[in-house]
Amino acid sequence: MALELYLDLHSQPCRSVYMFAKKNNIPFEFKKISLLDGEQYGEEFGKITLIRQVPALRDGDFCLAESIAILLYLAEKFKTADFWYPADLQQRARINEYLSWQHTGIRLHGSKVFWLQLLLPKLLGVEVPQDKLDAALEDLDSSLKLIEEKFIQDKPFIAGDHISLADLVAIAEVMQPVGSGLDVFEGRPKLSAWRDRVQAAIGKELFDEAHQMILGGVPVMDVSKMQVLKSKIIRLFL
Ligand SMILES: N[C@@H](CCC(=O)N[C@@H](CS)C(=O)NCC(=O)O)C(=O)O
Repeated sequence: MALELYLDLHSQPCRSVYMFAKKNNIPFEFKKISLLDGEQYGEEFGKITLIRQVPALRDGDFCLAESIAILLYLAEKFKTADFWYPADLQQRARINEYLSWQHTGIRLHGSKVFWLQLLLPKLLGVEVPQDKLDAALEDLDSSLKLIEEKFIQDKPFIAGDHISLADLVAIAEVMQPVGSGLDVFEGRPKLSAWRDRVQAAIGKELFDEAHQMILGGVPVMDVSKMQVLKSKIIRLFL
């Protein structure tokens, strides 16, 4: 049985897993879980992960949730090139530092702007108070500043001269608000140059393919299927 990846490319952690698997020619079956259609709440997906979030992996009888755990599993199982997750103690620690920070450091900020600026008002007709949006943009701005000043600094990539898992995870996150029409690269030459290097290292075709779903504007869909997710998002972000 082929290794299965349960993904929705609207999701940042799914895109990093997807780009990593594709870039490394890791054979897998793409199992689409449409979050906006509520497929994460279905019976079948509950057997893969009780967390009911994507990405998730199934390799035979072994199921795994959490993007970072999945990326590390794939890197180790398929013995991908060292630069993705170097054996060198300090380079690896630098990557671990970013992977640990991003969960709370940027994860929700990019998502929040995406929901407050695009999906809630334009797809679901929910009025978003300006102060909530302003606060979300401010939080995102602080996170992007840290990515530039603390994580990239004057290096080509987060861990040094080569792309690594940290850059893959970071770029998927940084691109999320771009999907809501916010040009996060404007006025940030360092971030912009880093994005160009990451895109070149991944390959423009794969980069564009991974991001096309979030760059396509307001998705066309049956919003009646979004009630559970909508309540969850409103509780979380408003
Ligand atoms: N810490 C998890 C986060 C996963 C996550 O937040 N997934 C979101 C999409 S980006 C999801 O599946 N949300 C569906 C829901 O909560 O109903 C990881 O890195 O994999």
